[in-house]
Amino acid sequence: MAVDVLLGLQWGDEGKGKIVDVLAPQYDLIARFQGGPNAGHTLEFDGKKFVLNTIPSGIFEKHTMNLIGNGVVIDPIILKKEIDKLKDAGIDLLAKKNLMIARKAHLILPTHQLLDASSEKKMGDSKIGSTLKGIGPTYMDKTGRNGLRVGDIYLPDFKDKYNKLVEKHCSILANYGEIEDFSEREKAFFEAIELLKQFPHVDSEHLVAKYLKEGKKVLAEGAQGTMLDIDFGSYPFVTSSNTTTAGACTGLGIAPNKIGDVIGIFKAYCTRVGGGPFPTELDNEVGEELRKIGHEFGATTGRPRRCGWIDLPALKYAILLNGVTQLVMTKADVLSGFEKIYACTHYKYNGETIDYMPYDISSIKPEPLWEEIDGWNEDLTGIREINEIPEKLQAYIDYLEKELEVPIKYLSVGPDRLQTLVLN
Ligand code: 2SA
Ligand code: GDP
Ligand code: MG
Repeated sequence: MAVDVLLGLQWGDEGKGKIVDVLAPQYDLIARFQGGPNAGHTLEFDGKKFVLNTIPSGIFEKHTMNLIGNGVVIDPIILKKEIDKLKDAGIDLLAKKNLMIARKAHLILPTHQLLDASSEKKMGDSKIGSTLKGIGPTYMDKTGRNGLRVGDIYLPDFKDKYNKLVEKHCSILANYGEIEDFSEREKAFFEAIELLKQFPHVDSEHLVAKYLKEGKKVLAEGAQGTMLDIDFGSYPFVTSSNTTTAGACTGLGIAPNKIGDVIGIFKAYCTRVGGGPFPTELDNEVGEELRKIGHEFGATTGRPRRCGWIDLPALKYAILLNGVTQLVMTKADVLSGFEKIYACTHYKYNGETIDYMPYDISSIKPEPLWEEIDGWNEDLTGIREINEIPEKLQAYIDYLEKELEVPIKYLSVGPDRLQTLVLN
């Protein structure tokens, strides 16, 4: 047995939450491998809508176990809110016993959030556009070997370790200027730690290995998207973790030869939220139209997402980096009614025509070269069978499969679980 990986191929928000929920019945374990509560994974079914930040998107499937892996950074306060909200909706995770947490996952402290905010403030116009959840500073403490991990909450000197780290943060914050009072958040942090203690804490590497050994199926769930990867994304406008398949190996403790299918998700167009380069961005009425029809607003922060046409050089790069074996195209329904749609096939860059992602797209902007494609007028949201797919949409699918050289296995035509078609 091998672990399948599901991840975003663009700048995030491709619909990962929805597709994990759709695929969850086929898996015994769904494991988040990176990121933290910066993520917003939306699921819709039976007229209900849920947004998950830290909890894996398999949580609604009856027989599936869920794991928050060691590569994730956890804000206990936000996790408690997620758990409480689900309980209010009738889903009691403690009673269902379907959530486990890696003891090697790092903790986001209230002061990590303050550091995030101060750093962004200091950067002014060149800020990253962080979700301000403390992600960057927490991963900095992890790689700086100062971090606190879930397993540490049982140590007799946990509070001392916490105080020591907070002291370090406060000295940095003092350099930035005034330190905001965080006593309330600190109180909430320690209350939430008590709830955290009630969930099973495991070593992801051993748990995943056990599942595989028993012939069970495991799906690793990514957050954000490939173009936000700390190593390969549009640096420095990225998040602070590896969002690519390699991140699933380190974020769960899986050997590379134990990776099975890599399911790459992309939107029929493209969005980005936060700062940084976005070659195919439409900073005009067409972009606004996409935002309006696609309800393109941050699932965590509510920020308007920037919208543009599909970017094939970026997608090809993402497929290469991740070893994608199956594609999922979402939000095709949003393009219904556009008479013509466009795909960026190449960039004009530094006087040359190229079809790959160059090193620096921040200071030298690639100019997209477009392929014009006929749109389809039909509403797709009621389609449930592949023979109902409009001819022109089928031509778009065929075109993309030829360009990307990977089959599109699933087509999503709406936010609901049922609005999903299996193509191949
Ligand atoms: P951070 O918070 O420090 O990791 O931000 C760094 C960059 O990564 C981007 N980022 C995201 N991009 C898309 N979706 C994300 N999740 C939310 C959503 C975002 C929201 O589902 O809509 O609600 O605004 C996400 N998380 C981080 C971020 O915008 C920065 O560009
Ligand atoms: P994720 O972070 O990749 O899980 O994606 P988000 O939940 O942040 O954003 C995707 C948004 O698109 C959510 O509001 C989903 O409910 C919605 N969505 C997912 N698939 C489709 C689709 O095929 N069509 C439409 N119209 N909406 C979709
Ligand atoms: Mg999202």
